[in-house]
This record gives sequence, C-alpha cells and structure tokens, in this order.
Amino acid sequence: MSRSGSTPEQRQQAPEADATATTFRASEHQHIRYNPLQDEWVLVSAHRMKRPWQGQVEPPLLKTVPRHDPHNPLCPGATRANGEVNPYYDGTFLFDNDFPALQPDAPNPGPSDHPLFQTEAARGVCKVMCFHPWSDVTLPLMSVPEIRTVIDAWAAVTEELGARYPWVQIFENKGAMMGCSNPHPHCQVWASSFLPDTAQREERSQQAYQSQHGEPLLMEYGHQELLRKERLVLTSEHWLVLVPFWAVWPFQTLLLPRRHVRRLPELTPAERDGAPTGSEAGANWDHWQLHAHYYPPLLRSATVRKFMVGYEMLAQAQRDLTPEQAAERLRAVPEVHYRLGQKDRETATIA
Ligand code: H2U
Repeated sequence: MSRSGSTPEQRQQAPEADATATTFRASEHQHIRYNPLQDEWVLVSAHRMKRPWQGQVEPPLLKTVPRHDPHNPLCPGATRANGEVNPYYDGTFLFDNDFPALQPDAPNPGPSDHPLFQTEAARGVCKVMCFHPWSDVTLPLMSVPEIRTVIDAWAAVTEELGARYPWVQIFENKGAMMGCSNPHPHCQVWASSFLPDTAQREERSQQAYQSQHGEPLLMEYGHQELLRKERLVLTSEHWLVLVPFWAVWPFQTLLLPRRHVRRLPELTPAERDGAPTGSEAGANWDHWQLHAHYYPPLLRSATVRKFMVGYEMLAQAQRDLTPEQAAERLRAVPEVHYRLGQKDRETATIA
C-alpha cells in the first residue's frame, strides 16, 4: 500500500480519536477503504444517506426506441458517417470506428526536452461492435445464445488485436446519462500501443501481489469474498458478481471468473455461456485475472445520478451507501428485467 498515512508512523500523526467513541460500525461510521487493485482510497460516509436529495433528477429511462431506424448508422443496411453501408447483419457486427481516437500510424513525438513535459507515441485501433440487429434490446434482454455470440466476438477481437497491441479495452458506454451517442446496443474496442493508466496501476498491483504472496490478487480476493459473503450479488458455477470492498460508484460491481483466467480467449465454452476484457503482451502474465468492472453512474436510484465533483475532483472518491448495503439491495432486485416484468413502469428504481 502506498498511501501516506497507512504506515504506523504517519498514523500516529493523525488527530487523537475520541476516547468515548462507540464500537466501529461501517454502516454508521465514516472511514477510508483501500482499493488494492488500482492503488486508491475511497472515503465511505454511510451516515450521509440520511440527507435529503434536492438535486437533479434524470428523466425516466425507458423511451421507446424503434426496432429498426434506417437513419441510425449502427443499424443493418444503414449508411455510416464515412459513407459505407452496413451489411444486413443478423448477429454481431464489428467495424472500424469512423472517428477513431487511436490510429495505427502517427509520427513519434520524439524525446522530451524536460521532465515536466513528457510525451510518448500512441498508436492503436478503434472498433465498434453492434451486439444485435435490433435497436430496442440491450444485453440483458438478449437470449443466452445471442449473448454467447457477443462473448465469442469479444474473445476473437481480443485475440486478433492482442497479437499486435499490448492492451485491448472493451467497453460499453451505456445510456444517454453516460454520454452514449446511440441507443443501438453496441460496445467499443480500443487497442493501444501503450498500457492505459488504470491498466498500468492494475498491472503494478497484481504483479507486486503475485511476487509477495505467490498467487493472483484477484483469485485471493474472490476467495475471500466467497468466505465473507457480505458483498456477493450473484454466484454461479463459473462466475462471481460482487460489490467490491473498495467500490466508488454506489452500485459498482466486479465480475470475476472462479478459476484463474488471464484473458477472454481462455474462457471455456461453459464459461462463455455466462461473461468480458483482456490484456496481451509477451512475458509472464500469470498475475492477471480476467475481470469486468461495471460502473452504473447512479447515486440512489435509476433517476438520481452520482456526480463526481468537488471532493472527488480535488481530493479522492467518496461514497455514501456502504458496499455491503449496496450488495444487499442488488441481491433484492428481481431477476426479471424491469422492461419485461413491469410493462407500464417507465423507471427502474433500486431503492
Ligand atoms: P458510444 O459508444 O459512446 O455511443 O459511441 C458510438 C461510436 O460509434 C462512436 O465512437 C462511432 C462513434 O465514433 N460511430 C461510427 O464509427 N460511425 C458512425 O457512422 C456513427 C458512430
């Protein structure tokens, strides 16, 4: 752990705790928690849940999306921004992003002339993957064989791009609230010539943990969560879904395979019928464990979003609800998707 204040010497410098303080309870008493994967701390202040909410309320989630819109550039048969016409695809459809943030060729910026002004070359490929020909579905509304097709496509694109680039990031910007520009179900795949920041931190942490303890950090973490049973949301024969001990977003979850899997292409057929990202590059990557982060931007319900503002921007992340309370609420969410179970309901509320 590298936070100043975590060493005994530095802890001694903290102001004296109130001698009359009652026994510590995470659900009532503020504290900071360490994220050993990304080497960060989060301030947990569960007592703030009692404050009234007078802030922004988002519009209801469910707006009717037409199943096929010939003018939507992600739909089968539609014309994209670059003039290309999409095929009438009936499963997944992968294409090069017409507005890529990373391209295979760019001149090298050359050596930096000062340590405060550093640049490095950045090369890569950006792709877009449509999950389904229909615009009015999302992954959880698709059938298991349809989702399996997506997972196989993720594994294939990871394998293809991973042979050329050290990092392949698969991500889905979901919902207008998070800046998704198109309602058609899709994700993006960005492969880069460099390890992005978060991946670098995860690499350092996992590498250090493996050399210190002789096993992958996330394998031991999953094992501990299975024993502690406080933050589990779902468990299956092959997978765990849990609210991480260090979660920042109130309803953040982490998806972990139960066995040691370094990358998506290593998933067995049985495991694929149930999961996502990967990394690539020579050397030994045994300290890596495949995992997916899910960061819903919500504070209390589907219509009250969390903003990462003042303290978060200037100091560090903070949350109100504890991860244990969030896991309890998520476990209580009905298994039937709200769009199927409650036809007339326009919003999904977790509270
Ligand atoms: P979001 O996942 O954030 O909605 O982005 C959709 C991507 O689709 C976005 O990166 C790409 C955009 O560049 N796109 C195309 O490549 N071609 C198009 O014709 C429309 C959108």
